[in-house]
Amino acid sequence: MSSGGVPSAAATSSSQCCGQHGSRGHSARRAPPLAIHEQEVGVADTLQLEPLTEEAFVANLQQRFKRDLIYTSAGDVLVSVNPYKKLALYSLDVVEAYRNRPILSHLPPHIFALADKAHWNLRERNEEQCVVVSGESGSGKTEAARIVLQYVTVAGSGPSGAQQDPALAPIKLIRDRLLQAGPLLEAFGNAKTHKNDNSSRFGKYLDVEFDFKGDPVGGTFTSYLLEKSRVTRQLAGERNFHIFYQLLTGADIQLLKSLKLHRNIDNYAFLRPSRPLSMETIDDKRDFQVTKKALETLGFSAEDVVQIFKVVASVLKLGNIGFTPTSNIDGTEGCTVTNDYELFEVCGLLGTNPMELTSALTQRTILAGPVLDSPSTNPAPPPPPPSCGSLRGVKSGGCSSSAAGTPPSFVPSSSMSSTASRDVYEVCEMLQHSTLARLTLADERGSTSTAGELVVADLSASEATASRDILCRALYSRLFAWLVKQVNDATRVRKYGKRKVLGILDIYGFEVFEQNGFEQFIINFCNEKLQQAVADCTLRQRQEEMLREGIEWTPVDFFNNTPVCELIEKNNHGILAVLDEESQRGGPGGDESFLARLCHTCGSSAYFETRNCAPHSAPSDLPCNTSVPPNCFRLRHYAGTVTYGVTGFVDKNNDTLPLDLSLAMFRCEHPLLKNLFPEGNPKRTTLKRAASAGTQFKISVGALMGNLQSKTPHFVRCIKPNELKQPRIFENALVQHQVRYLCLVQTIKVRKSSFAHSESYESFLHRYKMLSPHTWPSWRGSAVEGASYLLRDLPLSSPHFAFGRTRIFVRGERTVAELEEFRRQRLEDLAALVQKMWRGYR
Ligand code: AOV
Ligand code: MG
Repeated sequence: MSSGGVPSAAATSSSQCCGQHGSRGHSARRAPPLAIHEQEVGVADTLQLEPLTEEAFVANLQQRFKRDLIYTSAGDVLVSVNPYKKLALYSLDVVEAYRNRPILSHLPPHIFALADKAHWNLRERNEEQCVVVSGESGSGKTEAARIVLQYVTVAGSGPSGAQQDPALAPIKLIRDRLLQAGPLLEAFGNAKTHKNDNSSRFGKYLDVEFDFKGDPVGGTFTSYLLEKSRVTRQLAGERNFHIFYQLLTGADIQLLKSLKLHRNIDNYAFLRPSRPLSMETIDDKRDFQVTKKALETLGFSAEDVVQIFKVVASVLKLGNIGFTPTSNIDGTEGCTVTNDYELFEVCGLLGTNPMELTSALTQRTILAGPVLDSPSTNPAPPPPPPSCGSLRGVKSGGCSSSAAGTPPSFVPSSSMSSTASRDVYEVCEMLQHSTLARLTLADERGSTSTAGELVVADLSASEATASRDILCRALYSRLFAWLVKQVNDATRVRKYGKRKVLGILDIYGFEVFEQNGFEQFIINFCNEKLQQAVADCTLRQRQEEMLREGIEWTPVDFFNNTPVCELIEKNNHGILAVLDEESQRGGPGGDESFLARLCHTCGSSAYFETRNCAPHSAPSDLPCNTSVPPNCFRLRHYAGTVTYGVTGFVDKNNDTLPLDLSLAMFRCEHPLLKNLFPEGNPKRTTLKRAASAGTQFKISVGALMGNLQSKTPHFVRCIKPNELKQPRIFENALVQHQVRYLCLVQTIKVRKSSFAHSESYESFLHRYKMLSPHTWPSWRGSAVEGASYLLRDLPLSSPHFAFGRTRIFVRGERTVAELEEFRRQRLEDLAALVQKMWRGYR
């Protein structure tokens, strides 16, 4: 969101980007604007840095940073140091200066140059591209991704092509929608953390689709696991998601009234931890207008917008609902809602009745006995009930938990009292037979089982509070997922024809807080995978290719984080697999048992530590490793060591929503809720357990990495210059740490002793054959011979090339650019010749 300390640099240039006319092609280019003229400060392309040491590299970054030169080349990678202030680097003039000059320009390193190269490759080489932005939390990834998107959406027809030409209006619409999706998703998915005032709390990958001219025709966003726990709990000094504050401060009084909200943030329990925050870096009131504008641009109707805000308001108000403990006749604990009026208002917003919502919040219905599944699928284990409340009537009558190893379904004993039967009846009445419908359906299908019985558990006040929080997190995260879906509908490609894709990845950055939980574990795992992919591409694959092709080569060592990735994701033995096992087992003490299992399974890894951990030994035999706190495990990630508290891991991984809550939400009159809670539909017969949150994440990150590997990548490595989020401060040690773990010096070393470009002989010949009379118009010999004839006929010296077994290697970017320039000139000459002949013929 443009709510960071410095108004979004890219956002401020966006209006300019769309507002002026730009010309295309080499002849019409203007001189680069003064703002991007490189002063002689440090070394812009660190391939030239001598000596190439970590210290020299950091000193060079610092020297440039002091003069606001935040971009530096490190081989194929662009390094970007967060300036924490607005710089005049993204104006239309600068766009024009970089546009369509892929390689031969003498312009200084810039994110536009990287974006232009990706866009040029897409158009000219017809290859799918991706821009991968990485770096730790607050290093500038989201800004960088936004700048790339702004650039590539105007790189085709030019910044204002669509405004001038009515035929290009659809492109303008798509461009606006793609650009507006960012602020919208950030309003709902970003929050202030200790690391960043606009921290992305979800991962985002956007595939932008282009037509043959290089204009955008649509795009698809994929979001990765929103940190939904933030809805109900934040660390002191952090905030909830921006939209809550935006709505309270930015909505007009009518809207607030219709949403039953008050402006005062103190009125809302879910926002109170953030109360003492200074608001100087965030302008919620202004940002609310930006969010509303984004909703409008993306085609949300006024009615949709109201419904969205009703869900947001309901979450806030639900957070205020308290529960008072009560005693049941049988001595067990129940509870009642403390503040009926708040509940009443929530019901008004969601379109339900207070009795129904109260029951859903304060009771838990458990289907006892065999599980019903859709007839075509195999029976699956029932979802384990979240911490089960006291089973009214059953507790006294007795209930037994199912066998160890399966989720506990509480089976009423034969002595179940008539109270329980009455409860079953009451619940079915209350749920308007929705559950009975399921039972009846099963009977009609000739199920051999009696399909169990319904048992109702009263929840204690603290259990009801937990249940309320589960509901709030579900409401919010499902609303977010729905918004992403709507955005994708609005940006879907409607034009047929050949299309090419350029992906832009902006995930949550690596983060370490004083206390780290499941969320940090997931975020850091994602970063670990991304680091693996980047190292694979810039370090490992390159070196392996040289060896394979028989090119002379001095190997460069680098930290390979594959063992850490495997420690987390390995099937059956990785941390996520152990967590899944524990999540399926259910029952009390899950987190502690998870830790004990981890100790047993992962204890031998050099990257893993717990208080009592060593491989294959009983914890009691071991000396206590007091550096790790109890109930924690520690991982040595590529970017630093992180200690994770296990509390909440199992519940968060299970991520189950009690049936009562989904049924109640599905039955609300609010038009979005049927979409958000489809499993609450009584006609759905499956209770099949969804994959755990961890496993789903692992699968989606795996797919993402596969997707990135199928494209030509361009890497932006973002660096955070200080922890204070302040301009002009460059903390040497902090930067050096990042330079080290991002393997930047190794990347340059590999690049220095290797080649800028390699290509199969066939494709090389195909692209450049018009440059030699030996190979043009056709060549009948082998591709490698053709390539060597071709090079002999070009004014390029041979040390710039190397011949591998199957591929040709080109030493520097400059040589690649020169080849391209020769090709362009030759094509122009050929076109002129054809024209001349055509005129002569007529
Ligand atoms: P992040 O995406 O890497 O963190 P952001 O892109 O949100 O970091 O950047 C943090 C803040 O730094 C922004 O809100 C801006 O104030 C400032 N900033 C970053 N890049 C620039 C730039 N090029 N010009 C001016 N200011 C900039 V996280 O999402 O926390 O991993 O999960
Ligand atoms: Mg971000």
